Amino acid sequence: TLVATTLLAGSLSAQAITVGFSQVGSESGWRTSFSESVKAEAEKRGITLKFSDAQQKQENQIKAVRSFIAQRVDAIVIAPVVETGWQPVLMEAKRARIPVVIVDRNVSVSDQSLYLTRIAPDFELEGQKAANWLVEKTEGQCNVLELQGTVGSSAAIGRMKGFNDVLKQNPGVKIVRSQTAEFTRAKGKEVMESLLKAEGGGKNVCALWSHNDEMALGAIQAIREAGLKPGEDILVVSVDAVDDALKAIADGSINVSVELSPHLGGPAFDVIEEHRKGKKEFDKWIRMGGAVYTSENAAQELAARQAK
Ligand code: GYE
Repeated sequence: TLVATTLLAGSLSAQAITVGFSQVGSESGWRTSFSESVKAEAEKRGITLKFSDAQQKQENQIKAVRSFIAQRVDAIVIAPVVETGWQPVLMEAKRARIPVVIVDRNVSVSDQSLYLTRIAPDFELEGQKAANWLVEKTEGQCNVLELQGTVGSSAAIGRMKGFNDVLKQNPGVKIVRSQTAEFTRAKGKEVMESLLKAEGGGKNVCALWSHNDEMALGAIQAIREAGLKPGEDILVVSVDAVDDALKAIADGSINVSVELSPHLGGPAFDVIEEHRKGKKEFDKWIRMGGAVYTSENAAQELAARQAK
């Protein structure tokens, strides 16, 4: 019996793994849902999660990853703030033989063996979907204000590129002003106010293209305070499709949001568990899809989510 108990205890503790997760911050509703879903998923699987919030600063992430390495965690998950600057710390993780999974935004490194895989949506495609909706809605004639996400983040880089690629084919839709509002609601409002002022109050602005819902939700307040109706006088096009945005779509103040699932924790832990069982090669990009929500389907989706 003693041997059996020891074996059992041994195999149980071999399964109970510790994962360090370096999260971007808590800048948006989408991010909060994502963090909650990672924590819930870890708990469900009996994974000990070391969660670190970087408050939108890469230097904090690098510190967190170094501390995960020092604590000899079994695996590290990183949702990177920006794309560049990751090579050294990822090399440290590799030297310590700790597998790394990238989720959400990308890292730009020359050595692809520094991480197992990346689990993320296609940001360029999101930008294209947003632009296609706008082109169709405005029949290819529209002056657009753009609120960019965090400078240097692949979410902002990809969404901007995808959107602009569609505009190249539709020169009547033009971005007249563009500025970052760092993916937050407060900045979204503040920057939108200044963009509207710079555009003479916004009478000739046809649409806002916001890289996420959080900034869009701030910006619609600025639009209202400027005496205009968001969703009508200024169309609002966004990404994430968080619950608050679906509500705003249902009440007409946002027109469209491209969905991005916040449930990236489950797939990340799947990869880590498969890797522990011996799987060596993973696709370098596990791609997550998403729907497009407008007044046609937003209320229905919200009800479906609330029923869960
Ligand atoms: O759209 C935004 C968040 O990186 C895809 O970051 C993510 C973006 C998401 O703050 O709401």
